[in-house]
Amino acid sequence: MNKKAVLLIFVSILLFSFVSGIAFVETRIDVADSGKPGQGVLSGSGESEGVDWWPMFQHDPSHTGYSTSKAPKTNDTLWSTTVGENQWIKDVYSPAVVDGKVYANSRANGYLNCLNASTGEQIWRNYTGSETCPAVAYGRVYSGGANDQTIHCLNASTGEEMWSTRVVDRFFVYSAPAVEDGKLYICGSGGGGSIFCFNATTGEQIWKFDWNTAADISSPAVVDGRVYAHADGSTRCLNASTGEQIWAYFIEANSLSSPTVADGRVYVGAGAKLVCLNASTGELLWEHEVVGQWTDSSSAVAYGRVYVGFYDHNVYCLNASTGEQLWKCTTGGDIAICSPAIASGKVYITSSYADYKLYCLNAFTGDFIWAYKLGEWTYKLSPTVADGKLYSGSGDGKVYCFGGHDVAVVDTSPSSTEAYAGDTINVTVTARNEGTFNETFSVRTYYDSTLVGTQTITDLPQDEEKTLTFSWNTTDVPGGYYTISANATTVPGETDIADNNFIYGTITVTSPVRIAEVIPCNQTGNPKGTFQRGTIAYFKVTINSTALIPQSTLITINLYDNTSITLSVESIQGPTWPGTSTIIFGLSIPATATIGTATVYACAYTDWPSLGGFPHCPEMSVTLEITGS
Ligand SMILES: [Ca+2]
Repeated sequence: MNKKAVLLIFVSILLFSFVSGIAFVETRIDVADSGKPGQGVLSGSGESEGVDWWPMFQHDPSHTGYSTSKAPKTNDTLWSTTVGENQWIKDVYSPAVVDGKVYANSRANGYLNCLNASTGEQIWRNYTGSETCPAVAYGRVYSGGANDQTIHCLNASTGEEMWSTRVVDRFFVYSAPAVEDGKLYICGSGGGGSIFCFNATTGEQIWKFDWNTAADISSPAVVDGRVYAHADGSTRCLNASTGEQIWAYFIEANSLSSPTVADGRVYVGAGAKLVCLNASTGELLWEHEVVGQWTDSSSAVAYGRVYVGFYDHNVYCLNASTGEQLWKCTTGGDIAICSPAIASGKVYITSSYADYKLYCLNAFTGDFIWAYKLGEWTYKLSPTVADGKLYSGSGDGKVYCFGGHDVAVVDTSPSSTEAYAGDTINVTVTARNEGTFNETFSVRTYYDSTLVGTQTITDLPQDEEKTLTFSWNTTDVPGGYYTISANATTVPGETDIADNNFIYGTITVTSPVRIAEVIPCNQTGNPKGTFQRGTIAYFKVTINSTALIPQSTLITINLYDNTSITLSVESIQGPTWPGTSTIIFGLSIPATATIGTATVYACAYTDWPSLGGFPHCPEMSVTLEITGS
C-alpha cells in the first residue's frame, strides 16, 4: 500500500471518527504519567512495593516509555483475554498496569476492563467510552472519554465511578490523561481545543488553557511543574499550577505525537521530523528528518537514546543529546502511530498497516529478536511493560500478556583443557533465568555421558544468573578425550528446552603412564616385520612415565590374525618406574594361523579392569606379516 492510499484511509478514519463519534486519537492519546521510571508511587495503594508499574501512557507523566522492570525475552504468551468481542471493531488500547491489575479500554464496546495481571481473569469492567490508555493513581483509574466528552474517575479496585466531568465546550477528549501531584491533565479537541487540569481527587477543574486549534491535542507530559503538549504544528509549555503559557515552539507540520520529556529535553514528532527542544526555553536543540515520511509516534527515551517509529516502517534510535542516528530497524508495517516501550535492553513496538505485529528489538543494536501477530488490525497500540511481563492490546479484541518459564545454561567452562589423571578440574557452569518467574531447578555437569555432579538453584529471579562450580576428580578417569557439558532441568511450562544444554567441547586427560611405542622384533629387540606360522613373534613395548613415583601398571598384548581371531595373549604386571621402560613380549603364532597381515594391540592399565583397573592411555597397535613357510 502506498503512502497516498494510506493517507486516504487515515483521512477516512478521521472523517469517520468525527461523523460517527467513534474514536480516533488514541496513539498519542494514550496517557502519560510522571517522570521517573521505577517510582511506582502513583499507584497510591502501597501494594507490591518496589515494583515499577506502568500507571499511564508511556509509563510516566513525562512519557519516557521506559521501565526498570525486567521484560520478556521471548514471545511466549502467558494469557490473552477477549474484552472487545462481538464487534467488527476490535481494537483494544494500550493498557496501564498497577498493583497486579491490567486496565485497558476497548473500542469495541467502550468498556474499561480491569484484569488480573497474572491470569488475565476479568475483575470488573465499566463503561467509559474511552479509546486511550487510562491513568491509575491514588487507588483510582482515570479515563478520557471520547464521544461523550467526559472524563471518568473509577475506583481502581471495584470499577465504581467516583466522579465524572463533562467537557461541554469540546467535541472530543481523545487525549490520554496524565496524573501528577494530585492533578489530572488531559486535552480536549475540536471547538478550539484546550488543555484541562482537574483535581484528581474531586474532579474539580483547576484551570483550562485555550489552544484555539481545531486539531487534536495529544497526551500532555507533566514534569517539574510544567505541562508540555503538542498539536497543530506547535509545542507548548505551560505552568502546571496555573496553566499560563511559558513558551511555544512552532513547527511547520502537524502530528499526533505526544511530547516526551527527559533530562531537560522535549522530544516531539512533527511531520517528517523528530525535534528536540530545550525543556526550559523551547529552543530547538536538534532535529532528525526522514525525508518524505512522517511520524505520530511518541518517543521513548532510555539509555541516553531516543526511540521513535516512522511511516517508512523503520524504528529509529538516536543519540538523545545530539540526534545522531545510532541504528534503524525495518519492520513489516507502519509504526508511525505507535509509541515504543523500552525495558531490559529491549524495544517493544507495534506495527499497523500491512503487518499488525508486536516487535521486540535489541535496544542497543536494533537487532530483531521476535515478532507476534496481533490480529488482523492494529492501530495506535503502544505496548506496556510491568513486573517482568509485557502487555499489549490488539486488533482482535484481546489483551495479551507475554512471559513464560525458561531457564538456560549460558556458559560451561573447565578450569583447564588438559589434565593428568588424578588432577581436579573445576567446571564452572552459569545458568540463567530467561523467563518471567522465579525458578528452582537442578544443574548437572557431565564428562561424556558420565555425571560429574548435580547442584540445585533455588528461586532464581528473572533475568538473573547463577554460577556454579563442579569439582571433577579425575583419579579414576582413563586417559583420553572427554566432552564436557552441562544441563539445566526443564521447569514446568518451559517450551524452549534447546538452551538448557551447553556443550563446552573436549578436554584431554593424560595418564602419567603411556605406551610410547610397539615394534615387532626378534628375541633381542631388533625390528622384524615377518614371522612364520609355528614360531614366536616378539614385540618391544616402550613405556614412559612422567610420574615421580612408581605407577602400578598392567601391560597386555594381544595378537590377532587378519580375520580378527585371537592368536595369542600375554601380560605383565608391576610398577612402572619414572622415565622410560622397555619390555619384550614373546607370543606364539599357532601353526594354524591365517596367513597374511596380523595386528598386535598393546594396552596399559592400572590393574585388571575386572579388579577396578582403568586404562592409563589409549591402546596402541602395529601390524606384522604372517607367512606359511
Ligand atoms: Ca530453556
